[in-house]
Amino acid sequence: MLRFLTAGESHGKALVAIVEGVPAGLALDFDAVTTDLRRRQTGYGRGRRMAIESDRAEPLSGVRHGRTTGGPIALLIPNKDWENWQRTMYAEPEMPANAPGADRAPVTRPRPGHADLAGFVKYRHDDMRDVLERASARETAARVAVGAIARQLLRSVGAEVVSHVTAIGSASIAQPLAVTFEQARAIPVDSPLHCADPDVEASMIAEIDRARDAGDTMGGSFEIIVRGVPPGLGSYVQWDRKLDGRLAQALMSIPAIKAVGIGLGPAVANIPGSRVHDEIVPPATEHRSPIGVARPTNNAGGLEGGVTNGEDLRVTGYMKPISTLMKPLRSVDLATMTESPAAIERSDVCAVPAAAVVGEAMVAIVLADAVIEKFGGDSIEELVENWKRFDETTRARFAR
Ligand code: EPS
Repeated sequence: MLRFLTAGESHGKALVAIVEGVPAGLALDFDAVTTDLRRRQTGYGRGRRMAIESDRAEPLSGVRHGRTTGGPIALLIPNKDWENWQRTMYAEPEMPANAPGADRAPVTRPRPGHADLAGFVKYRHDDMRDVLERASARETAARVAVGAIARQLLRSVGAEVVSHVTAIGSASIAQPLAVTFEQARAIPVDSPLHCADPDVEASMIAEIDRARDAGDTMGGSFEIIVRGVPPGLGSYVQWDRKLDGRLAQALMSIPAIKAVGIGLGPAVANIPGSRVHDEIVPPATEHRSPIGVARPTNNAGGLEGGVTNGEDLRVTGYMKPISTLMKPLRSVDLATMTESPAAIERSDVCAVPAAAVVGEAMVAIVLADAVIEKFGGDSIEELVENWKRFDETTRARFAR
C-alpha cells in the first residue's frame, strides 16, 4: 500500500509530506520533482505569491545515495513567504521578539465558497486564519512532490501521466477525447494554459482577463491521460476496490474540484449505449496493450468495471472558480454580526492549469498504489519482475 500525509500552512514555515510504501531500490530524480513543483506554480491567471516562491522538495528520510530504502520518505518544502508572515503565523504562545512581517487583523468575514465559515464553526476558532491557512491550496505543492515520486514508480512499469486543460469558463475544447496522449504530451511546458488548441487557449486567456477586470474569478476543467497503464488494476469485486471510485475520491480531494468524469464523463447520461460503449475488434496491427484486441474508441477512459482495460486512462476534473473575489460577495462580519463584504486575501484569478498538475499527481499516486497492490514486492526489482511476468502471460493468452 502506498499512503501519504501532508502537514503545513500556506504562510507557515514549510510544507511536509510523509510517503510510506514506496518499494526499496527505486532511483529517484529530484530534478524531476522540482520540475513538477515549478509546473504547479505556473499558468496564466496565477497571483503574486507564485513570484515569491520557487518550490523545492528536500528529502529528509527514506532515500540514500539516490535510491529509496523502503522506509518512509519525508519531504520538506520551505515557504519563502514565511519571512513576511512570522508576526501572524508564529507557533509560540507569545510573538517572538523582532519577528518580521506585517501585523494582520483576525479574519472574521467568511468568503462564500471557502472553508472559512464551516471551519470557524467546526473548530470553534475566533480567527478564520486558522481555517484558511490549512484549507489553502498551497498544500497541493506537497501532493505534487509525492506525485512526482509515484510517477517515477509508474515509469518502471511503462506508464506515463500527462494532462491538458479542456475548459476555462465558456472557452472549451469541443471534444477532449479527440486530444491524443501524444498531443497532450507535446504541449510546451511554458504554454500559458496548457491547452492543446492554441485558438481555444486564446479564448481562455480572454475569459481570464475579463474575470480579472471584473474583480471576479474563473474555473474550468482539465483531463489527465495515462499511457501504458497495466490492465487489471483495481477490481469490481468490492465497492472500495473499484479504481474509478478511488480516482474520483483522489481528484475530488483537490481544493475546488467539484466533479470528476471518467472517459466521456457526464455526457454518457445523454446518449444511447451504441454511442457510449467501445466495441471490441480483432487488432489490425500490433497493439500496445498486452490485451490482444483493439478498441476503436475509448469512451470508457480505460476503465471497465472499475478495472483498467489496457487503453489510455482518461479522467477529467472540474474546478469551481476560486472563492476569493477582488470584488467581494456579500458576507457577515462574525465579530459584530453585521453585513459586511467577504474578506480579501491575495489570491489567483484562475488556477486550472495548476490544478491539472495536482490532478496528475493524485492520479499517479492512486495508480502507483494500485500497481503495488497488484504486483507487490518490497523492492522495485521484485515489483518489475512480477509485472513483466503478468504482462508476458497476458500477451501469450491473446496470441493466435
Ligand atoms: C497557493 C494557492 C492559493 C494561493 C496561495 C498559494 O491558496 P488559496 O487556496 O488559499 O487561495 O492564494 O497564495 C497565497 C495565499 C498568497 O499569499 O498569495 C498555492 O497553490 O501555492
